[in-house]
Amino acid sequence: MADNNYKNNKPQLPAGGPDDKNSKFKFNMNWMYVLIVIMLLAIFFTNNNSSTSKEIGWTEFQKMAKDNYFSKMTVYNRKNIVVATLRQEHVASVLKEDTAKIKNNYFFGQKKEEPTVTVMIPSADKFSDFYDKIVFENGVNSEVKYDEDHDVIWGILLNILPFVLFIFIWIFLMRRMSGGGGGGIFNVGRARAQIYDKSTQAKKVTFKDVAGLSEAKQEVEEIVDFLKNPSKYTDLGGKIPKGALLVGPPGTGKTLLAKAVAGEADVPFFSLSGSDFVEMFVGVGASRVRDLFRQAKEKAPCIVFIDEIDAVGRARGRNPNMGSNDERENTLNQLLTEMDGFGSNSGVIILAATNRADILDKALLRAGRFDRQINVDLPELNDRKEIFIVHLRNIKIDSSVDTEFLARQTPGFSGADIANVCNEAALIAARNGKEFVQKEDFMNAVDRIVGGLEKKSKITTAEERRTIALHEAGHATLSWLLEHANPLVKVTIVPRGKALGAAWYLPEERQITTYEQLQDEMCATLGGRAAEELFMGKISTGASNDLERVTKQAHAMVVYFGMSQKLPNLNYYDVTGQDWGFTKPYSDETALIIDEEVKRIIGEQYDRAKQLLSDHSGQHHQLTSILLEKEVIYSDDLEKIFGKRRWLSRSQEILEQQKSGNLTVDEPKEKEEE
Ligand code: NHX
Ligand code: ZN
Repeated sequence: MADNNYKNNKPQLPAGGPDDKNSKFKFNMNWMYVLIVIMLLAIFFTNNNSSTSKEIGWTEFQKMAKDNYFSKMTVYNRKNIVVATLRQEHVASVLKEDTAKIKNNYFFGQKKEEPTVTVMIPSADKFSDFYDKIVFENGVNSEVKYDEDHDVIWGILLNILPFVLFIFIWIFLMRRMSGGGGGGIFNVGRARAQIYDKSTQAKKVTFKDVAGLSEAKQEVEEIVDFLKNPSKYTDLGGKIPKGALLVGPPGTGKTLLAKAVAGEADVPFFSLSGSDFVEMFVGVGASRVRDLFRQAKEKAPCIVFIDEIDAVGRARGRNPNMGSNDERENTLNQLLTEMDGFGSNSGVIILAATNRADILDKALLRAGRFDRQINVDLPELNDRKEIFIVHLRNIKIDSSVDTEFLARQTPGFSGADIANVCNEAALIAARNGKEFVQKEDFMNAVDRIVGGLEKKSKITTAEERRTIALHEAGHATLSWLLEHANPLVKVTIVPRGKALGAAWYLPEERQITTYEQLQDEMCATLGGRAAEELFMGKISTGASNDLERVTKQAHAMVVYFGMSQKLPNLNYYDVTGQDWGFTKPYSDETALIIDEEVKRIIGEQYDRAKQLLSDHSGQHHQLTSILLEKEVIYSDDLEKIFGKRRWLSRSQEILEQQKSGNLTVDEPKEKEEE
């Protein structure tokens, strides 16, 4: 990712900052206190009307003690009482209860309470005199213990200990359940935004760190100005916009751009993803939205960045009782309300990122909410060059590396892809024990990222290798012969990733594509299968990927581009087609025609491919044998077989234009001179 460097090395605070921790704690503890008090009361009441103890008088006690009724006597000095434990054989007669009940008086196998009698004694001295006397006269052998009163408290403690333990385990489990940083199940409604501000931001991201994206940067600079000096705008009666939507494909640096806005404006930056609002509990999403805006208003002026807003912002279903997602819609409604709710000058600006603006709910996009849409496109040639320069700052390269060349070799790459190429090139160079990263390492890195890992160890028979070579030579021949096909870079029969062989092109970065260009591309893609059929006499499953691409392309031509003869100028694009395809914006009859037209377009191109190949079969065979021998061939080898290609590729054309300083587009000229 283009913003890789800025993601990792940052300390992360849980939502709300350190001062919020106390309130969270209290909330938890209040419940705890209530629980503990209830339990203590319960224990108190159950313990006191226990029936295995009885109070008796001093005289009666003396009588029993003399007859050696007691196994144990505990003297409580302060209260002047003695608790005496009855011997088993006397329990029934003294306590006058059925023995069954006494026998049941066990708690988890441990005796909860012994059958005792309690007696008020005149004084501890009197008792000990009496005891000495009966030991001497009657041979009593009770065990006597002198004890302080905390015995009772200890008993209660022992009783509640299991409960306390249980409660603590329960709390522990609850904490664990709600997952690490989140804290307590009671905090489920809190927004889990990461906040970057002066204290947490180790390295501030500024516009200097954002390469390319010049138009987007310009628009976003205005937002920085709103945050820096809002009065300039409000004094004239203007309203500060509430939000901006960053729209663009993945990896183009939307997050980075948002961070740069925060860095430039020097304000706190809340970052969260649209999916952070979604939880399995109902109502949580809405409450998180509320919490997010509360936190943001406390820190205003600040920026809130919601990544992947389509997770909540998808258009609400039209049919309320079918396929609608109530929880998500509630969250979205809350978001809409909050964006309306805060005054425009409260200093909170919402930035949201998505890669599809068209599926968002229209209510999100109306004025007063996400007022502006900022397009963050894939980088073009010059942007890619800038991005390469940024990422090559930390990489040791030698003079063979030319950023201009690298930029030209990576059409369609996003900023994130380019970062990946640079990293991969460094790794490849290191693996080969080089001191500097060289051009070829970058080329290998590009191949690796586009095509996957090279698999030299794959075992193939001679027959299979011939099929592969024929197939790839078919692609190569056609793309050389067809004017509008993508320019070929190399052809290989070395397996890589999922593919057994490949023809590598440099895709043209066209702004618009004509019907002829689409036809030529499809014809070249079908060249593999056509060559198999023509020269092997049998076809293979290997072309599946080619066929998939061609079929998608033909379908798009019919359904979206209005390019077919039977359904001209019609576009059946429908965002609601998202709803699992229950509704199609055309009739069943049209569906049949679409299928027919797709079939016809592909059939025509396949026949054209076969025709062209059989016209040039000599050259095709030549190419096949070179391919089988060398395994990889480059465009220069093709030039030797076919002669110079008669057409300039688009990128060559632009290059020539820039050289001559003439930027007007003219007819593609035939190249005759060197
Ligand atoms: C298989 N692979 O799956 C074997 C290993 C016809 C000489 N049994 O068209 O390699 O058959 O021009 C992305 C890229 C599937 C996704 C390539 C998914 C290839 C590739 C099937 C060459 N080159 N086919 C080609 C090929 C195959 C496949 C892919 C993909 C072959 C053909 C794969
Ligand atoms: Zn193919």
